Amino acid sequence: MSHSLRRYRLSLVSSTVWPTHSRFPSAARSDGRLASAWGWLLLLLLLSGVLLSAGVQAGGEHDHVELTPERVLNQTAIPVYGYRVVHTYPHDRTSYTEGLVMLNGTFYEGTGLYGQSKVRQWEPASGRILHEASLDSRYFGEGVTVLDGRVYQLTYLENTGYLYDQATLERHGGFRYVTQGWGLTTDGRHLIMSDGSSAIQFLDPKSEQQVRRIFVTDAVGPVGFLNELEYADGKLYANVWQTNFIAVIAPATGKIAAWIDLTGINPEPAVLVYPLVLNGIAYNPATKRLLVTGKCWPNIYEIALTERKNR
Ligand SMILES: [Ca+2]
Repeated sequence: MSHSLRRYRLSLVSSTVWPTHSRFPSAARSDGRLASAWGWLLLLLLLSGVLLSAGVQAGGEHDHVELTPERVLNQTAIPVYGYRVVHTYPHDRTSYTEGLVMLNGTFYEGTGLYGQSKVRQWEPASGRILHEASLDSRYFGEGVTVLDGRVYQLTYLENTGYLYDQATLERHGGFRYVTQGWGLTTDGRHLIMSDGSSAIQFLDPKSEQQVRRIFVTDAVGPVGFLNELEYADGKLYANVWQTNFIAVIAPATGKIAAWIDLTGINPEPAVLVYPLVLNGIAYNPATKRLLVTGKCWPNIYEIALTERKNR
């Protein structure tokens, strides 16, 4: 997205400003005052080009307005909920979690890092691995989801997704996309994908082509760095990278309907620092509760939401 916007800005400047400039010398020879007027006009055009360029930039490339706790907690338009841990599951501390799903009483998890990326299915209570597949060391695994008997897995910078058999995790082909790959989930009809910006893409699972796109905003503006995703009960949940916040997003509009503040859930804040941040959201359909974890964290936490913190 950023490269296409940069090209758009360049073409905008070249088509409006430079053709005028190339015609300017003949006007200057005929009348000095006219030349002066043209000069001012040229300056105005240049300035407007710069301002327009800045506007495009603000709306697209640089939409990563920093999501501070103050930004979330000091507003009252969007409720901010706390949490209570109701159950704890073990989690493999070597798993650099990029995607987490609970299905049929098992976890599907996708992990990252070059040379260590995997997708695996395992039992929540014991941690026993049922099936596992590794990515080639050139690929950094990202989000995973399960739809129509297939497990889908994104990769970070490789513009490549992979498909696996849900029952065996045998690989059955792949697909391509143009953005970075971050989080992945499904509403049962579409693959829903984040790419590190404020954009969320909805893909047709048969063609893996984009059907529509939303931009996620709170009361202040765009919210970027959207990472692991989970769709449940008509809501889209997204980890905001390097924060303790999960955004609860309206899938139709991209508007943030609520925040979940998971501050304090990190079990070892002195050890589990960047890049071992909160990342991983699943949904337990039996209890109707969210499950959350972080990269290389020792546990997955099933949580209940508690009353709002901002009034
Ligand atoms: Ca998930």
